[in-house]
Formats: sequence, structure tokens, C-alpha cells
Amino acid sequence: MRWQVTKKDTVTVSDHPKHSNPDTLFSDPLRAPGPFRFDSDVVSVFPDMIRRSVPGYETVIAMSGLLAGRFARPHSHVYDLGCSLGATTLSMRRHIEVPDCVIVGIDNAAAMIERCHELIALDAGSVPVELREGDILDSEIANASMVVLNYTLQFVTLERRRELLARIADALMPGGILVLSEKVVFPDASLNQLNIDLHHDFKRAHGYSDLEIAGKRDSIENVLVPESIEQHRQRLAEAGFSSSDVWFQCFNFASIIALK
Ligand code: GEK
Repeated sequence: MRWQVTKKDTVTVSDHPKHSNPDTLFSDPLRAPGPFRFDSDVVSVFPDMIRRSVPGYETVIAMSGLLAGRFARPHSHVYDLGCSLGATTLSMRRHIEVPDCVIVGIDNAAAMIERCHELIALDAGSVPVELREGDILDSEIANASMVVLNYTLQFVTLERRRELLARIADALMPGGILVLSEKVVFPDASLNQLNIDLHHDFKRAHGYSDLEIAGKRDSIENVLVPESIEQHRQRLAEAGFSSSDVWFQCFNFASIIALK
């Protein structure tokens, strides 16, 4: 593995090239891809993979930080659920200025949390960060002023999504915010196909071959289950959020804010 940053500094998503090997996981034509797993191979290429695969990723991470600056409250928790290597956590850490606010990052992939600990330790920010290795479906969420699910709910089984969102709504203080970023599908079949094609164009423009795009698509099928924006907003209302709307979208990747 090749990691170049060694001294404490402000670590941000724009440091990706320093924190990632290039993603070549699906470039071997002789290796049949199995179901996608967040293992150490994925961790070593993750920043490069997600930047080149998710249109708008860097904007969503940066704006999550701005939202934290506005919504984080003193004496509260801010949650980064499915924190991976802590890109959202670090972005929020740069912007939170209130006292006694703790960022809690949770991920159930051991390799992710291990590397996330190292990256947080390199960051010079002063807001306390607590990292938990565990399932967000089982982890305690309490006294929250802000909760972020950046590209994580899509990996939770459909049957358990509502219960998780209801627990998040319960844990949020009045005026609290949820940021929910997801790959989405569209009810109109031709628009859906157009957005899938545009996503693949985005990946090609970032250097992925057709073989790599097809390999990742096969591997992630049934692991990542996208829903429509309408389905998300309906469920958010049922879970106890008073309002929600899309604040960012690029092709079939959207981010919603929901207010308690
Ligand atoms: C980012 N938010 O960089 N419990 C805990 N973690 C989970 C669960 C679960 N039930 N299911 C999946 N994960 C990050 C990117 S990546 C998105 C999020 C992607 C974790 C999983 O281990 C992985 O680290 C993360 O959710 C999804 O903004 O890879 O497309």
C-alpha cells in the first residue's frame, strides 16, 4: 500500500490521491468478480474508486461539511453512518465550531474502520471523533443534531430501511437534519436508462474500461439496491421527518436533506 501523508495536517477529500492506490480491482479479464465486499482490497483503492464512480461525490462530501457548520449543536452528537474512510467525518470536522459536539463514525467493515482511525489521526482538527466498528442497524443513535447517510442506506436490506430511518428521526433533536445520499432509479424507463448510460459515460471519462464497468456492475448487483427519490421521500415522511427534498443530483446519484 502507498500512503504519502505522514504528518498531522487538515485532511480533506481533495487529498484523495495521497490516500489511495488506483482502482484496478475489475481490470483483470480472467478474474470473475464475486459479490462486492468492503474488504482490505477495496479499502486500499477506496478514495480513488468512489471519486471516479460516484458523480458529485466530492460536492456532496464538501457540502456535508457546510451543513454540519450550520446544524451541529453544542452538547450533541453528529453521526456519519457508513463512514468508510471518514471523508464526511473529516469534512464536518473542519466546519463544526460549537463546543462539546462529538462526531460518531460507524462502519461494519473492519478494514474500513482500521484505516479510518489512521486517517483521523493524521488530521489536525480538534472536534472529537469516536469511531465504532459495527452495524448501523444495531448501534445506538442518540442526542443527534445531524445524521449523515452518504451512500450507505443503499447497502441496507430493503426491509430494514424504514426502521433505521425511524430510529434516526427519534434520535434527532427538534430542528435536526438528516443528509441522505444515494444511487437512485427513475420511474420512467427511458430516463432511467439514460441516467445509467450517463453514469457509465462518467466512469469511462474517468478512465474505467468497459470491462471494468461491467465487472463492477455484476459484482454490486443485489448488494447495492437503489430506490427512487419518491420512495425515499415517502419513507422519510413515514419515519417521522416533517419535510424533505433533493438539494443535489448528478445523473442517478441524489442527495436529500430531511428535517425533523
Ligand atoms: C463516504 N459515507 O465516503 N452498518 C455499517 N456500515 C455499513 C452497513 C451497515 N449495515 N452497510 C454498509 N456499510 C462514505 C461512503 S460507502 C459507499 C460510504 C460506497 C458501510 C460499508 O462498509 C461501506 O464502508 C459504506 O457503508 C458504504 O462518504 O462504497 O458506494
